[in-house]
Amino acid sequence: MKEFILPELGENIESASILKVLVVPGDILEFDQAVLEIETDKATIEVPSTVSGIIKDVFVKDGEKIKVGQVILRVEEIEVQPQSTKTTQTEAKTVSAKNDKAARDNKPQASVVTEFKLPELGENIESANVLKLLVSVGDVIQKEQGILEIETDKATIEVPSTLNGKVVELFVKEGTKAKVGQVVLRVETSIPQANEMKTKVETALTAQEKKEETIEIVRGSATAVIIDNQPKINLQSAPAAPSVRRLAREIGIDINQVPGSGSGGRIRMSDVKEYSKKLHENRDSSSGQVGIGIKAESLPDFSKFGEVERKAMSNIRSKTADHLSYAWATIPHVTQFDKADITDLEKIRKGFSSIPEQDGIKLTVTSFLLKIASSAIKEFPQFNASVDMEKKEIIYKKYTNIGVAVDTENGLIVPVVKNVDQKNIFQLTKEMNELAEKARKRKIGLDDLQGGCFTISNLGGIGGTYFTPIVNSPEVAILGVSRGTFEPVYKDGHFIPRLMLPLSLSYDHRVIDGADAIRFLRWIVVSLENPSKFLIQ
Ligand code: CAO
Repeated sequence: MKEFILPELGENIESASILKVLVVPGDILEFDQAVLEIETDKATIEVPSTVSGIIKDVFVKDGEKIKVGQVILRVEEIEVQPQSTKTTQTEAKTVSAKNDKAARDNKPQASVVTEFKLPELGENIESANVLKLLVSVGDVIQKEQGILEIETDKATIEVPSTLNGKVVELFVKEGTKAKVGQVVLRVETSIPQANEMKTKVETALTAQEKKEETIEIVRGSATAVIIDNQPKINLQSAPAAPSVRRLAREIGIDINQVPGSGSGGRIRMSDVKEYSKKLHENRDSSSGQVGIGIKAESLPDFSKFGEVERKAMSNIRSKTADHLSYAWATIPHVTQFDKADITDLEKIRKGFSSIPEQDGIKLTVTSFLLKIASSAIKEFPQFNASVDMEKKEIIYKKYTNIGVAVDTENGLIVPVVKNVDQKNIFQLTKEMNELAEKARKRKIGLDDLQGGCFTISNLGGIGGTYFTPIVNSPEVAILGVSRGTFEPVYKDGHFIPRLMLPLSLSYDHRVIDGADAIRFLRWIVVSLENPSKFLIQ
């Protein structure tokens, strides 16, 4: 039997508080494995073991104060020989070392089964409905191949594989809900060299977030299960011990938002608790409700008046409803109207359509508006912003990504054209059309739906005069475009026919004043009326 005692922790540090005991009796302990997470006056640290074997006794518990030199554990020394098919990370290390040796000895090597988990789907998206499984057990799949068709709050998308290999197990069914991080399937991937495998296993082991994950290594059949698609490790993530992160995760706090009071900004348990308390206080003071005091009216029994049919809302419809209600209820909207004379622009647009090399790219007024809007939000930065009411801050964005509302069979979808300022009108048109096509075919990726700064909603292809678009929160403005029609315009003593485009700019009055809004909209009108100005960009 061996004892493990709390080692020297540094000059003048005689004791520490235990935040978490990371082992229990019966665990197989490896040399260097973290035993305790402790907090001293200076830092929160993990204490590694200096012994190995089976843990017989643990003499300390969470929250206790311990002294340097105090006995922490008693361990029965054994040679660690993993027996079971399911082993811990510790064992995984041992096994990877063994495989390494096998490779050197030219022995048959391990095959690898990798778990594919439902990847991050975007901010605040925790789960999705599985609409369709696109693969079956036994299928050989390739990277980028669609595995699932899912419906999230924002869109219906295909989830692509990040692996090559043969599907050996499927864990989700059509019509069920899958959570982000949930194992979707297992894939037998090509047999790696032991060295490669070791690297993979060790990479998996070093990631803090994966401490609780189990890596299965089946030596008999020489199969290793490696977790793929783990949450990405943010190299610049907030400095905090795993237990602190775990607590934050469990209570739904973004650790990166928590101010750390420890040395070097390290985040302690108490910081997470304090942050959570403040959030609750803020929420309580505003009752955390949208539409405070508005009581839902109960619906009448419509069947008394005639035949009715009830249909469940699609996920997109229900989330669009939530999102727009939220935006409508929380943003003080004002809509400003104006008209642009696009007669000259229309001539240019038609002229471009006869250029053979532009075949397949049909310019429309939306193409020009994309370019103009990106210049406009650069010129008027308060239109490329978001409001953080909690911190009483305005966030100004230095990039120009523009969303374009697309009408699809499944509802309204707003794909985002990225870095509009860096692309010409043809590139923008091509990209916008591809995104609209993807949205309509339910092939849009979540990346395509995120990161917008400003939105354009052009209903003019369908008709209409003016409308009042709802700001696409957390953006602060949206441009509604209606149908351009010929109107008599009084000029030089005569009425002449001009093609006039009705524009509606809705904006968030918390950050944008009426005078700025009309300046902004006028700027757009003048640009549309002087197309040569932006065409050379
Ligand atoms: N005024 C007059 N004509 C217009 C116009 C306008 N404002 N906007 C488009 N048109 C014309 C185009 O020039 C094209 O005409 P031709 O075929 O003669 O060249 C025709 O209408 C069809 O255009 P389009 O709709 O295919 O192309 P677009 O680039 O203007 O729009 C897109 C692309 C994706 C915005 C559009 O297809 C769409 O989905 N619009 C609906 C947006 C929507 O639903 N908004 C509401 C959101 S809030 O509920």
